[in-house]
Amino acid sequence: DFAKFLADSQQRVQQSLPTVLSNTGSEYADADASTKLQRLSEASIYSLMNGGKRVRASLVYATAHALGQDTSPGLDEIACAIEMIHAYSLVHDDLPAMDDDDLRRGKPTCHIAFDEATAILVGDALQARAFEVIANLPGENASAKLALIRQLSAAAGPRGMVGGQAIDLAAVDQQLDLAALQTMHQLKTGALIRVAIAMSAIWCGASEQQLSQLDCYGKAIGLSFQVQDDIIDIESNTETLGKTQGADQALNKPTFPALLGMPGAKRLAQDLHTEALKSLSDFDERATPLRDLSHYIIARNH
Ligand code: GRG
Repeated sequence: DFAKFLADSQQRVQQSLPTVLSNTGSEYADADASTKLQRLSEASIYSLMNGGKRVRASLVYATAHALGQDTSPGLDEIACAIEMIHAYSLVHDDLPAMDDDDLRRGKPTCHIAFDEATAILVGDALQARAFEVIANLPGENASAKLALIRQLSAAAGPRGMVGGQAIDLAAVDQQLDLAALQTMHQLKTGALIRVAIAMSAIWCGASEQQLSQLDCYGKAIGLSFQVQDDIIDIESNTETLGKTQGADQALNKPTFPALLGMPGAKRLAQDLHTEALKSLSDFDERATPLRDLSHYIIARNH
């Protein structure tokens, strides 16, 4: 059942993304401008449609399901906006000035397939467009839209993902202790995962108590995602490791297995999963996809 939920969620966001993106160009009636924008548009589609797991979009749908609101108008747009922010972060993270990666999801990264300037613009465009999509959500509920914009901007910006990336850059060649490592990842990776759940919950009219419980769940899986990512990096064949991991090892960047040992890192992932399930104890069986997603996150091998 979970495999079907995941496949359905992936298909749902996959179908919505081109529609949401294609609106971008529609206002350019001028054929010459359209031609000039084609490279940006192609590179954006290339970066957005190349086979991500769509975990964040699935969390949007699973949260709505837990609240009995699967078909709430606007959910697809919310899922798209979060995947657009995620894609932007990966495109910029892969740039030579950041991690300098040639491959992403097994394919040439955006700046390799296109060029560096285009990759910078793709990230900028996807980020701006994500906020436009949220501002244009259907309905007259302006305060909910404002709340979503507030949540997403905080999670993506210096108090969230970008802040985590800045801490990560500054931490090169430094030893981070466990608390500092957790803070960095809670911002860099956790914030966007957490906000996917919060935005869906706000949009679906969750109560204060439900919001708080779902946020505890989001905080736990946001961190377990990264703990598992570190475990996968270490366990995967060194031949398949990208430049980033090689660089991380050369720079002796801290990871959860490095600080806790592999058994300790696996225990932490399991403890976070237990915490995530505990946060959902007041929810009925409609929260099954959320529970299964938490398990999927710590059991995945890619
Ligand atoms: C450059 C502004 C800026 C931010 C970068 C999130 C981030 C901050 C960089 C990504 C670096 C990275 C590989 C982090 C590890 C965790 C992570 C976010 C992995 C990729 O997410 P998945 O596994 O990717 O959900 P897919 O490909 O499935 O979408």
